Amino acid sequence: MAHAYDPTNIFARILRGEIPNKTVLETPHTLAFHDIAPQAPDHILVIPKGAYATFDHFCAEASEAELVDFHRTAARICDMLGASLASGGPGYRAITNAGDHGGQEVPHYHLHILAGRPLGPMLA
Ligand code: D5M
Repeated sequence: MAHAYDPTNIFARILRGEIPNKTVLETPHTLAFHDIAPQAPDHILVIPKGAYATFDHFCAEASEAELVDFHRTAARICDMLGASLASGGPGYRAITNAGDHGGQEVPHYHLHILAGRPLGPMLA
């Protein structure tokens, strides 16, 4: 199966504490940390602590508590960055890459949150 969960992936290793990360926020089900190769002034990755390879695996398999915690944490990150429209900020981009056609490099589900400058249209 494409992108069945591989427990040796780098985000699984971060979750096990085997390699360091720059944590922004941690909750019972979710970890948010700085992307190592930022594509914007603010570039945060939000990941579930559970073993889900992609967005679709996460939505199909996670509990409601995990789903709610993940999305509330992602929204809180947008707020912490000063980007949230709900708090009068200028906005952000939240994207996920899935599988080969999506260009996913790390096979543990993650949401990229990009902010801090106008990001323009998404062309690729
Ligand atoms: O994006 C995978 C993202 O993960 C990419 O933007 C780099 C980032 N990355 C890779 N290794 C690390 C570590 N160790 N810390 C923080 N960020 C990392 P994808 O959507 O899979 O293409």
